[in-house]
Amino acid sequence: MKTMEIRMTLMAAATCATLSVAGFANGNLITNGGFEADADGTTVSGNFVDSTTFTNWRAFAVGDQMATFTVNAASAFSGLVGMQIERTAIGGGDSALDIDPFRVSAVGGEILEVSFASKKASNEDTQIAITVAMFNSEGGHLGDLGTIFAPGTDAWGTFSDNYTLAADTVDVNVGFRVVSATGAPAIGAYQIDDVSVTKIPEPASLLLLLAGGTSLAVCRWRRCA
Ligand SMILES: [Ca+2]
Repeated sequence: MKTMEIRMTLMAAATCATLSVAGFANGNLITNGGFEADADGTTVSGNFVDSTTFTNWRAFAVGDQMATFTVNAASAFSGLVGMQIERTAIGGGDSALDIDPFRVSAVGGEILEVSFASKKASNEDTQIAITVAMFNSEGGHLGDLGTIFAPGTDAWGTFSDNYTLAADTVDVNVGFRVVSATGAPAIGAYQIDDVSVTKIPEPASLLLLLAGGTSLAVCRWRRCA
């Protein structure tokens, strides 16, 4: 086999491995992250738990809390619509937009990246929090990971963070909450769109993929495939 031919085969294998890694990292694990499955004007409001109004999303406000969730054109970062989440009363309860009961399957030790676009939609001194709640095979709550972000009112921003899942995790819930700078429940509103949850390949997985690509190249070179 000519040297040039071997080089081309190796390059093709490397490209394959790179594409595999990119595909693995880019697959969104949640459905309807851009809210496009729901019509402009779809809304739910008050004190409730609701997982049927929005496709693959749950909205709730329980205890003393009140909230309004609306899919509309004004909240679109991309596509036709986005989601406005607004907490209108706080108390001892809780309120969020999350993906329970449409949790993402995962494995302890995996790294999830959560990303979204957001714009602040009220004048209150608030921020918006992501919560990644981890559960084991018996449904037990293993704990929460999270980040507080501060989108502005003037322009959309895109935000993301990575979360390393606790041992024994089998699935996770991902939620958004309007909070104070310290993470406490707060009254205020945000628009969100393009929510994405992806798995970040660990270094070991990357090495395995690259090793797989190299073996393939060697195999082709030796005509053993
Ligand atoms: Ca959208």
